[in-house]
This record gives sequence, C-alpha cells and structure tokens, in this order.
Amino acid sequence: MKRGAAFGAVALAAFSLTPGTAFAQATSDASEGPRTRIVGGTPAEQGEFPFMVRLSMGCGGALYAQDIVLTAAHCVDGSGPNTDIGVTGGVVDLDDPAAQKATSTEVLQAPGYDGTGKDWALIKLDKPIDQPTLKIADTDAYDNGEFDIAGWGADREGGSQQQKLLKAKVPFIDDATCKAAGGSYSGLVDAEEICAGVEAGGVDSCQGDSGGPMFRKDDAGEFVQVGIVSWGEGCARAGKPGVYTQVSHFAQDIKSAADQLGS
Ligand code: 4AZ
Repeated sequence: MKRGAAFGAVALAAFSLTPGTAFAQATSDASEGPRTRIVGGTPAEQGEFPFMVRLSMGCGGALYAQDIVLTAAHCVDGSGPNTDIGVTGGVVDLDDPAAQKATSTEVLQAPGYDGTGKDWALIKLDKPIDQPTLKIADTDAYDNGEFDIAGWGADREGGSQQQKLLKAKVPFIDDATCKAAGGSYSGLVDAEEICAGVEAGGVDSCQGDSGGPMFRKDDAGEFVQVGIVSWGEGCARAGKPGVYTQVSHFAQDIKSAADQLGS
C-alpha cells in the first residue's frame, strides 16, 4: 500500500487504497440531483475517452499502446509473467456486449516502487484492444490547468463501484498547497506526484479509480496524460486533494519499459 506498508491497516483505513472489487448498482437518489455519481462526476459519452480500460482487480488504466496498459504500481503485485488480469475496453458500460476483452501476459511494476512515489506500472496484453491510445506527457508543459479524470470507481467515499464510466474535471494544485493539507500530504514527493482537486471538496477520484489517467488537451487539441490516480485522504473532502503520479517525470522510464515489453 502507499505511504508505508509498515503502517498497514492504518494506511488502509486512512486512504482506502484497496482496489475496488464487486459491482453494485448505483443507488438513485433524486434529491442529490444529476451530479451525484462518482464524487461530483457525470456520465462519460460512449467514445469520449476511448483509451479508458477497466482492470479486473478493480483499478482503471489507459491504453499506452493497443496492447499495453498504463496503470498504478499499487494496483499490481510486482513484475513478471502474469495471466491473472482481465482488461475491458472500448465501452463506457462494462456490461455492454460490445466490450473488448483482453488478458495480461506480463506486468512491469515501476522499478524501486516501495509505496511512496513511483506509482506506475505497465501491463502487456495477450491481444490488442482496437481503440485510440493516450499519449503521455513527456515535458512538464501540461502539468497545470484543468484536468479530466474518469473511472468506474466509487461515487462517494465508501460508495460502490460503477458499471458506467464517470468523468469529472479537477484543477491543478501546486505542491506547496498540497503539502499544506498536512498528514501524509506533507510527505508528497514533489517531483513524482502532482495534486489536483477542488479546494471546497465535492469532486475527486475515489476508490477503484486508481490506475486510471488524469489528462487534458495539449496545444494541438489532443488528449495527453499528465497523471495516474494514486491516493488521497478519503475522497472529495474539502482541503484534501487527489494525488496523482506525475507522468512527465517518468515518461522516459515508461517508454523504455514499454519497449522492454515489446509494443
Ligand atoms: C483509491 O483507493 C483512491 N481521492 C483513489 C483516489 C483517491 C483516494 C483513493 C483520491 O483508488
């Protein structure tokens, strides 16, 4: 788990980093209005974020290549041959019969990953998922502004996993402001982590969104991945931002790891 496996259950309770598991139908609550699912999100349109994939251990991911998924290190067990991870892509509704399914053949977890920073991993697939990929930021030029997040994770802290993909927008939060949130945030690894969230709370990634991308448009109007959902203290709490792996810092490592996997 992130933030020190030594603290075990404490870390688990504080940050709920356990990948999401079982589905449950989202309960409808008309009193909460249309922006109640995923912690301040709304449903994504079919095809809007075609690079999004759901992983069977209950994490998200993005297609780095059609046969390589970029996800979080804390979503996988380690590196090596692995045929245990099911991957679903090409749909917003995980029960859509048009879903494209693939299976892992190999996992490459960030070298040196120990639960603090370096929260990225690549998963090689047995066959390609025929969808557009998401390019990764290889400079810090896009590590600012307003970001998109999407996932099938919980719609509120402690809530259930979602059958349909939800999306939200979260603004960049600078490292100093993020650290000032206190607690584990004071241990933020500046170079390796990037924070985002709404200061007042109410909009955030949550349990089961881990491993999914945080992204925005680049100057050419194309999506570029700047983050990987990593951790946070609860979900959507005021003054407790979401923390994301800073993809630009690891771009060269990710590219060479992908070459190693053979894309
Ligand atoms: C998780 O466990 C998780 N609010 C993801 C993101 C955040 C918290 C937990 C950030 O997947």
